[in-house]
Amino acid sequence: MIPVEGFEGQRVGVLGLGRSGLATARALAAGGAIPVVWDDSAEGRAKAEAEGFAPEDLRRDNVLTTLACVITSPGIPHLYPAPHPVLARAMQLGVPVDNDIGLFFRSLGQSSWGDYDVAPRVVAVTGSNGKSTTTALITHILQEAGRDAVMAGNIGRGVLDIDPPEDGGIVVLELSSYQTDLARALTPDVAVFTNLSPDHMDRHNGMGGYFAAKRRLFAEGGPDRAVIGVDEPEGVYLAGQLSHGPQDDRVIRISSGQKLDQFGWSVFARKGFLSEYRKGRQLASVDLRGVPGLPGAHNHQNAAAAWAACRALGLGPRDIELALHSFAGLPHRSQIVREINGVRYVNDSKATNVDSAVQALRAFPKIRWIAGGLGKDGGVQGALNDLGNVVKAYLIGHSAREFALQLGGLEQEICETMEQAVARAHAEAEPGEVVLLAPAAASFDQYTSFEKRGEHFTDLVRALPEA
Ligand code: UMA
Repeated sequence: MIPVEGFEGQRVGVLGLGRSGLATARALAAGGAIPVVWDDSAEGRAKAEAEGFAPEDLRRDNVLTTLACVITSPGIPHLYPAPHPVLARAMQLGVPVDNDIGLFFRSLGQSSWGDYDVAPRVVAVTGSNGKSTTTALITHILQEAGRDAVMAGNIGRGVLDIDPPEDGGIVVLELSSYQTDLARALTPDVAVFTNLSPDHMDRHNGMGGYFAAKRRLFAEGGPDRAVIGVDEPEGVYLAGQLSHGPQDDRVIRISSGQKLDQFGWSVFARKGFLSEYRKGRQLASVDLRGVPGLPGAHNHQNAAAAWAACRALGLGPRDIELALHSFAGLPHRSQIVREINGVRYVNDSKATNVDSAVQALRAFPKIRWIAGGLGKDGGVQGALNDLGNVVKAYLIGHSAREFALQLGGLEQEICETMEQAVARAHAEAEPGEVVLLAPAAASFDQYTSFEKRGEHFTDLVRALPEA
């Protein structure tokens, strides 16, 4: 873990005791502070007690006023739709509110900076889609190139949970808008903005607040290099604001679909090829179409973002290209599970809404599509223009009948369960086809999470006979 510095002997509140909260409490204790922990759920408090932390009720003024600051968890609202009562009161009393990201940037290497020959560097990735894949891909490329790289943050591991980096080490952070909105220190060396589409509108009071939260990483962080997706107006604005002119190569513009050859530095993916341009010269052209772990235009954008970040860290094009080919992808996101007799089985259980399912439907030819679950508003209506690659749909779960009606003339079968759907698709699939789980629905009618649903699919596919 990274011991938190700067609070030796002081009481520091920790609100929320999930992954980020517990890691924070441990890191505060390791740095000599006194963590004062609280969680609204008895279960959360019990987990902390099991680790030897004694919860104190942070809702009480006589506790709050003893604190040097309150560290909150990303899932707890700090402003919209309404601040959590503990945070509202802390702010009224003038007690500073921060999060683990702020503590991380304040603590990383501060006291030991002089011991490093090459100081550690931090890459921070934010944006609406592709953050996790981009973060994992950057980490993979760095590791394949022999660098000491570790990833943390929104990807599932509290940032204070990782070990302090070695000499020349690189920390790759996935940061959500919840995290960038609040952190009191944000100083990455390289910052990445993948793209922007509406999400978490309640927590940011709309699109303006959402963009402002992400923009903080660049405006307040002042990274040496900024990798910016310019396929939305917000990205164009941000890239323009951060650079002195089109040739300023502190900003690397990236795109999925646009040719960007007029800037100081750019990386873009078009028609399956990734290109890098610097000062008008093309430095690299890579065929992404055969890269197994990165299928589809959305993954090609992730590849462009990761390429740009790794180039900014000094890696050569050959090393990056080699590593792209060995990237296995993340579980439940376009994850190729197995190939049997020329049929690929792909787990995209993370496609819990129709927009993400459509990305997967565009990424593969000849699809046997397993869909359904707990459908969202509109069902699969949003996919009706993207069914050209679908040979047949196998519908499961609560929404099976609703989806069947919406899909109309498309060849389809109501299977109810995953077992049935996998067995039927396996029996009918022909070489060259893809059996794709991309449910376009939440999992909660049959599973406790999209991960459990994806694991079930994966287990069933792994158990299929070879011939
Ligand atoms: N809690 C309260 N009071 C409340 C609400 C919650 O006490 O009013 C307590 C809960 O009882 C629970 C704890 O807070 O014990 C949970 O905190 P949390 O929701 O912040 O969850 P963590 O386990 O700490 O996980 C967080 C991130 N969660 C969220 O942002 C919702 C994880 O991102 C992240 O991986 C982890 O920190 C480590 O950094 C997950 C996520 O869903 C993957 N992120 C969102 C997304 O990707 O869309 C932003």
